[in-house]
Amino acid sequence: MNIGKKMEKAINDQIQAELYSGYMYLAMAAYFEAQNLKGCAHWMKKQAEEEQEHAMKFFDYVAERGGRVTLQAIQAPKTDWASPLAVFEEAYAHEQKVTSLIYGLYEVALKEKDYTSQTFLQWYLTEQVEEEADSSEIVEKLKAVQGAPQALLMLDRELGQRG
Ligand code: OFO
Repeated sequence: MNIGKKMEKAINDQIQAELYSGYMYLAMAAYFEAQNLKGCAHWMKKQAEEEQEHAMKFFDYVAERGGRVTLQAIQAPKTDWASPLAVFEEAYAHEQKVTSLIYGLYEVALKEKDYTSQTFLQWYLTEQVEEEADSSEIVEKLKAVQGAPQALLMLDRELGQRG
């Protein structure tokens, strides 16, 4: 069965949100490059790639269900932060917001009795648990290394290992 108009619109909005997430993480990567924290920059670039994948998974789903993908403008992300901690705090807050957007999509799927989309969205519900946990863990680690530049450099090296 083809995707309904309401579900199609909601997913198109989410494609925009995912692409914005990628753009935001890329801006965070640029900030870290400028701070010479290459490991943090690497982590952010990987995250930006993941967001692109999230967007493309929605993109392909709409197309497969006979819908029409309509791309929207992506707003410019912020370019500067007060500290590495402030960056990851914002990333964590952002992921919490994205989780609520996914809940919103699920609500639409429930209201529309779109069972296929409900199943499809399960993957994103699980993924958001990981997205929130990853950034929140780094927030905690950054809090622990505050005022200890050596420890920050070690954490930076650790984040540079992200595959
Ligand atoms: Fe797409 O999960 Fe982050 O934003």
